[in-house]
Amino acid sequence: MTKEYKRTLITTALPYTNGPVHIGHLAGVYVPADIYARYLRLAGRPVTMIGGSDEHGVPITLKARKEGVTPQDIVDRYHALIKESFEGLGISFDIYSRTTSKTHHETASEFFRHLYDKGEFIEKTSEQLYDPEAGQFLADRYVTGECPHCHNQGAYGDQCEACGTSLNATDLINPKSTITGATPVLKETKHWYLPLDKWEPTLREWILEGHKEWKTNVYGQCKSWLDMGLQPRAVSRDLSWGVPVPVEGADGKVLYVWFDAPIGYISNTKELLPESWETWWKDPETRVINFIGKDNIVFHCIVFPAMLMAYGDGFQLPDNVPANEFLNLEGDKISTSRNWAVWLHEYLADFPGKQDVLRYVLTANAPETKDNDFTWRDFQARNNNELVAILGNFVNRVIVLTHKYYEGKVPAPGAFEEIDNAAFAEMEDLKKSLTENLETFHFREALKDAMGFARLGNKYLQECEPWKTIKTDPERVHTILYTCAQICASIAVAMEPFMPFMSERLVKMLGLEKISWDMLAGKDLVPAGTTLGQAELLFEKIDDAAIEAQINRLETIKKENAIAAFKPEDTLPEIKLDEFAKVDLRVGTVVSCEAVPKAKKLLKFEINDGTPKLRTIVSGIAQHYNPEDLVGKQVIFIANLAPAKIRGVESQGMILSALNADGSLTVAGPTAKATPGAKVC
Ligand code: B3M
Ligand code: ZN
Repeated sequence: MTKEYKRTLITTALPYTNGPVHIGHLAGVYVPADIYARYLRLAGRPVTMIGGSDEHGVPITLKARKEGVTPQDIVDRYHALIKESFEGLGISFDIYSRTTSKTHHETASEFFRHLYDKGEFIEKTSEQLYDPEAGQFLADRYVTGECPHCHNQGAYGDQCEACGTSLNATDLINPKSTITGATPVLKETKHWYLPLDKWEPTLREWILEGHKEWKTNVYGQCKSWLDMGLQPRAVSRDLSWGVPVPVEGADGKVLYVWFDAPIGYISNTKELLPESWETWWKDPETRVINFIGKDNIVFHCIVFPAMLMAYGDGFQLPDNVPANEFLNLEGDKISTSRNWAVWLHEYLADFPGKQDVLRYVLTANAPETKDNDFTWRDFQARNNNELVAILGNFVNRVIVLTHKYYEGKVPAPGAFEEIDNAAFAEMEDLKKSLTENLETFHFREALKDAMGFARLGNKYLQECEPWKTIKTDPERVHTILYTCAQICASIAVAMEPFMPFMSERLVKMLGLEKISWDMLAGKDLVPAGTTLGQAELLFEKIDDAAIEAQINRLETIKKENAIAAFKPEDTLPEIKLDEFAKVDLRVGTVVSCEAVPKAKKLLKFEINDGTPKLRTIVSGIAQHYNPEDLVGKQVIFIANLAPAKIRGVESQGMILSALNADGSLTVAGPTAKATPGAKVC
């Protein structure tokens, strides 16, 4: 940051209310934005953090159509759920409103009307995609097809999520309606276009010359779009759900969702601060920061700034747009439609009181420069090995020792020795690095610095060994535990942006009244004589059972998805009956079944095949059945297959099984009791 601003307006991408929020949203946008907002507040710098739901657009109407309810039902349901779960995680929005609000409809309408009156739009009738079966125009997510740039097959009518390019529906190769699957026809319709090409030179100068400090992913994407050349972009749609286009002759038309949604940042500021909102948007002393995910870059860096420039009247452009990459889950892309996600509201229910653990893990593993992976094992390890073993352990030892030696009263220090001074000096260095990393949106590194205070504390305690010194030099222990109390206080301050719930408890335990960023690394934050609260564990171990429950849930979802996506294999070439007749299929009853030693996949069967002698068959289904569950069951087997030695056992046939969509096997058998040895024909 080159300039000192008077205030910061933080905006966070407005999530579509077509589903709950998941860890990908949190890691990409809301946790980093919240860290930054909390840091600024602690530093005493004026900040307003704006959030809200994006309630228009095709994602909402598609969901409503799928469920047979109204779009209003959908947005009411998810807005409430999202708002509540953000609160549960401690995301400290100053306002969390919605784009169906009256203020927003008025603000977005006025914004369009102002541009219209200024002659900033091109009004144009052109041929657009139309679904003759559904009787409606197809825009945005109502149509998918091949991206003309990267050839991804699932690009939407307004954007390809694979390469991030913004598209017009008519650019798609082989478009298909997502409502009926029909191939669209072309039909004339009138729309209003924002001539982005007009703003291209200004945007070029503003971003490419003026904001070289933006993250490389953001700057790079902007540069490549600008280099491709900008085109006029339609900002209205032939839809019924949205903000009506406020001009004559626009019946049945609404504002494009990406036109109205970013105006939502303005509307929500207005709703929060009806008297002073303009200061937060139009005073050059305000610094605007947009926290978004990488798929939203073009809209925030090109389209919305062009809208603001066209509006004029002093609207400030964002000074930075710290977009993150994507978070994957257990190696697979997070997907709302495939239910492949950790949903925030479910996490809060499954792990009550552990909001900070999620915040910590998502920050430690944030996809700041590349896509990253969330795994439940990593979540458990970070909790148990870092939060419990390092941070929680240090604080606990300090409080317990202070109670043991001094009835909980922080002792007055004697002279500071070299090791004590070194600890305070190291805290100063950590503070410097932490502050610098927060200022530049490097939150992963910042969290490492914040954890550095706890690591330092443990090291200091380990080296000073007050439990030994108390016997030889009890005076010295006063200084040691005094210093430890100060380190604890610095942890409470340094960690507040990242783990506010823990910080609040620690602040209480230490008897601190109010914390601020200046206090960090201080030498007298907890004055001698302060009575510390009782030690309570700041973090608890997370056991294997809790983690396995989550992993099992995901495995079930993976199977369900495989079944939903299953396409049976093509049938083999036709055969004649006499060819089939060569295969001798029989019914047999399982008399015994056991695992083959040292072979993970194999079970050894003894089958009653109707003859006096039992038949041995080895089958590779051990991973799908408990052997004892098969005893007494009837199976179908090939009786005339040439015998084969498998792991030293002679197998006299083959048991038939169905290979299912999820990779599991189901043994084939008669549907009612059959005679052992009966021919299957
Ligand atoms: N609702 C896209 C999304 O949820 C969109 C963001 C709007 S920000 C103004 O990814
Ligand atoms: Zn593409």
